[in-house]
Amino acid sequence: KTLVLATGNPGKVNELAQMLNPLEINVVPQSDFNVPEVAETGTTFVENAIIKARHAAKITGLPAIADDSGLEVDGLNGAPGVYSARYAGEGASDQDNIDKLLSELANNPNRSARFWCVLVLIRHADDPTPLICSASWEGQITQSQDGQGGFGYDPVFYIPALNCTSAQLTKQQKNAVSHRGQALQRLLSELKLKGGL
Ligand code: ITT
Repeated sequence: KTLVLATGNPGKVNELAQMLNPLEINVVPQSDFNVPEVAETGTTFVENAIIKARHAAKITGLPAIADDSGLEVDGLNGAPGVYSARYAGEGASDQDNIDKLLSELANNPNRSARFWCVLVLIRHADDPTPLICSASWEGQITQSQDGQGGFGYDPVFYIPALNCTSAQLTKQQKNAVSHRGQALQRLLSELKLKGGL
């Protein structure tokens, strides 16, 4: 069985592939099929994840998992949210986005935040019942960056219970507790109930 990872984000591929590795599924990134990027025109994580999964399934003819995720910051009324990847503008780097986040928050004491991850598994392009699972991960936005691991906003996402940022966790540690790790566990148990791919 082959499953396409419908994402162009190497950080997501890295984490998802590691968690799917023990399963008897051949996991392939969409870059192996030259799947072009699709416009994320939705206003919710769920809509965008469905768009990306369906697009990859249509082009490859294979089942696909898409991940739409982002950071919700309470002191910014939920921003950057679904716009997390392009917070500092179209084509912004992770560093640009972090810089913008820290400058928008400035000395705002309300720094509670959470990552959201919605995973969609679609078995074929017109699958009427894609599996949809989501999870969140609570933390606090730091005043400055710490850690070299992970990707995206990880260097400024502090987890009080672990007393470090998510960029200071190993991939295994992050996957065990993150929004993506939890959403994938939910998706895999749902998939099992439904009889697999
Ligand atoms: P694809 O759409 O191709 O999957 P993308 O990076 O554009 O890649 P999203 O639209 O879902 O993905 O944007 C998610 C952004 O949220 C991502 O670029 C990160 O900045 C941030 N993000 C999501 N999960 C994260 C994590 O585990 N750690 C740090 N930042 C994360």
